[in-house]
Amino acid sequence: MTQVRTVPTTPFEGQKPGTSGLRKKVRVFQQSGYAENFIQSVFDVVERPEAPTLVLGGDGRFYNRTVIQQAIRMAAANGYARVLVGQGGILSTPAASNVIRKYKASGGLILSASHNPGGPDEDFGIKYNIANGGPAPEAVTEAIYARTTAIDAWRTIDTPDIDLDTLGSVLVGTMTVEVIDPVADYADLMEELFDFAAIRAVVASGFTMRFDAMSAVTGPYASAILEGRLGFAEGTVVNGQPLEDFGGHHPDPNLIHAKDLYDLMMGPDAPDLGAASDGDGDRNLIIGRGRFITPSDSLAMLAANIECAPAYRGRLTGIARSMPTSAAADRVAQALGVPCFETPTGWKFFGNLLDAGMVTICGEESAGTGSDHVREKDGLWAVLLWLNILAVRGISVDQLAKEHWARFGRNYYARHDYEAVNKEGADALMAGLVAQLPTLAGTVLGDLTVAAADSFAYTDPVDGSVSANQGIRVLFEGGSRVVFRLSGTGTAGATLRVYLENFVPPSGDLDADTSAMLAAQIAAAEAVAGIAGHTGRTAPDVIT
Ligand code: G16
Repeated sequence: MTQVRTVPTTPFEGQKPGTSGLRKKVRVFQQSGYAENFIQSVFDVVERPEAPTLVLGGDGRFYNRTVIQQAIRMAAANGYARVLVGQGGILSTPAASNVIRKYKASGGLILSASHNPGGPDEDFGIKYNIANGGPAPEAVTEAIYARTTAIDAWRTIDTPDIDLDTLGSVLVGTMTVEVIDPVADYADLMEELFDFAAIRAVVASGFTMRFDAMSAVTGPYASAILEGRLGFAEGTVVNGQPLEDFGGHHPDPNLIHAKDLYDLMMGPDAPDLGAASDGDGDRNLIIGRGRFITPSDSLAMLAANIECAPAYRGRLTGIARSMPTSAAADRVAQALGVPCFETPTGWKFFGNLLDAGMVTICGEESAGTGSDHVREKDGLWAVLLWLNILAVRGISVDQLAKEHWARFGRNYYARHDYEAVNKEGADALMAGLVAQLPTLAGTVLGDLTVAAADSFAYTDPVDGSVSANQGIRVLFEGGSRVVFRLSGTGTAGATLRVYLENFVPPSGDLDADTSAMLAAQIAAAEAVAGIAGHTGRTAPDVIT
């Protein structure tokens, strides 16, 4: 039996998981014992059966392999019987969720900082997912955090790095490590869910697309599925090789960081569909020829057409969206006679609803869409569902959007991000809003009158847990609104997110310029929050 070595340590400050795990600069993670303290804290508090299995993988960013090797040694010293690790240390976040579920693991460590840049001076992250395949709920992340503040030792065994690039099993101490194909199980699942025959048929008759993998984790998945199984031409997937620094780019599929794709889709040579995914493969961007689809609209449009996909036919039980996501999905739910749940930001809040069978499809404004097939949002899944719907219905993205708005009306929507602003200024802005809450109703802000304002709190309908302070909502007469939140995923300063929404009924102007349709809400946001004064910024860094 290989000797377990106990390494004395002292707590690091600030190991509190954010919206999605612990995310910090690589240099922070490189401090001796930093990653080890956090991983040991996870192992100390999470529920594990006898002889548990741990899933390990990440988005391939810089430092991924180092932490994977260390996590393997620590798992062996902490009583795990088996580790399943993606070849090359790679597993997209949704693929990891699937592997946890399929092989009945007790949980998994996913190494990613998602859409944030990678490299020695950029970002890294560690997230723990529980046995249902989903991100650890708040009670677990709080327990992990509490443990990080008291930890005094971590355990490891002394053994060399394993070969992460060769498929197969090796023993580390008495623990089995299986290096698995990161793509195969996931691709099989997608083929079970969707009408691949219908998609293959439209591809054969000339339907074209471009998928931008942004030099991040989805490249191998997209190539295998789109080009390999569905017959799209070679070259359909661009930037398909995962790189440790994502080629120096932000692997964030939005209109700023995927601008090349956007320009292509708005130009004369646009294929039928443009799509992209992020660093760890859970976000998606959908653009039709000449038509960008907001993530909020995408959720609503996918839900309205979900009957086109074989695995979902006749079994839509409900829809869930995060609070800042537009209410477009609510209108679909109402028309279909199913409930719509409004949760705080963070995929972890969907887990209970999905486990209880109360919802089938969920989505967030932050480019996330997913369903009960795994417990994470899933970028490629969303793209495949769009393809499935377009193939079965034989219409374009633009036609589908227009048809949808003509039936349900249109929720004009945008998110303004003020990135890496001074933390004190951002906190003061939020505190200023909280202080105004009791007296805001009835206030006139330019053309708009405040109908109600609150700080969003959520009571989980399954376990009754309460999550307070989840963003400030300012609702205007007529149904439009502005929401303010501080990001929980940034690694420098604070990021202020301002979410703007204006509903136009089917009888209104359904094809107007979004910024014009939101001008009154943008002005009201500045008036009520004093964004320029608090942040020193007169314009957002990113508009999505
Ligand atoms: C994470 C969560 C998402 C959430 C997003 C919001 O996404 O998984 O559920 O919507 O953060 O981030 P923020 O707090 O910055 O607004 P990801 O893709 O970063 O894992």
